[in-house]
Amino acid sequence: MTQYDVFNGDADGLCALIQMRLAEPMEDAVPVTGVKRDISLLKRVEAVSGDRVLVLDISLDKNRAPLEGMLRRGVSVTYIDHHFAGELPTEGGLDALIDPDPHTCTSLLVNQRLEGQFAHWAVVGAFGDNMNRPATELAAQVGLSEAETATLKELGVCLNYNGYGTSLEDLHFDPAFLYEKLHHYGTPFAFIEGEPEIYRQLLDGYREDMARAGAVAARLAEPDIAVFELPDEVWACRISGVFGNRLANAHPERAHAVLTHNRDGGYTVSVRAPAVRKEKADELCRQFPTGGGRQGAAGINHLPPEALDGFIAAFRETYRTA
Ligand SMILES: [Mn+2]
Repeated sequence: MTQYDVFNGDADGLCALIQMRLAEPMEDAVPVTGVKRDISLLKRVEAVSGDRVLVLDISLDKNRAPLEGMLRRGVSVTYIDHHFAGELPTEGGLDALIDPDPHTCTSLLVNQRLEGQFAHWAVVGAFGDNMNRPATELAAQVGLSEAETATLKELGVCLNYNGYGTSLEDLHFDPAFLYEKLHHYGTPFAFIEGEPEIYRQLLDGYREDMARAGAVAARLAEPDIAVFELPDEVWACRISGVFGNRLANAHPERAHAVLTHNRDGGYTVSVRAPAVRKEKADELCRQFPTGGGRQGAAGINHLPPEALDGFIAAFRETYRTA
């Protein structure tokens, strides 16, 4: 029997898996992950009858064909996620915990399932997905001080930041390497204590890239929407999603799109719904062939330059308030 652990390479995916493997250690499990935007992960798993697959924080709808193949072959699949799933397959062998509520995330769903055993890691994952309210509430519930909560928030943001990039080479750390380093630690505080160099590199990289992004002026700024275009640099790919979260937090009434240049001559787009109305980002992005995501945060992997005006028009229409 082989156990495969398939997880999104962002903070939420990482912290969800850390919790699951602290609860049920399996040193032989095969990790399968990638950059945050690489969500077609299940097709890389060649599981056979009797194998077990754990899937965390990637859309079921985007992995439907390989999932159905596995279930037909007699693979047992545990699927925990908060992205758009569509209809769940009805074949046996699927244990699914899926909740697309815009105020939850995979780390929080895992925390529920494990009855709060590793809640500190869930707090990190939730902050990483910019679920600031539920993360702060959970932190208070488990007795963390304000300073401790701030430390976990910063770690979550930095781990999430590390997941962005067009390819693994753009990242400071391969998410599989981070998982290897992190998952032995029962709490994120123990990780910070035990791996000061990794922690420092994540924080420094995040701060440098954010400072560069903060110096970029909006390409378009209206009361309901703003569009930022970052330069064609590796750092811009890394910071794009976290920069979008920061804009959303700073201007909660406004929707934001962050454009970065991709290697196919087009744009990669990160969309953040207004923080006060986390809706429609996924619907907007799914109008474009490589778009997907959640109600509050979504993206388009490749927007051809000639489609940019159409995107901006659809973006404006989606979030028009007057
Ligand atoms: Mn997530």
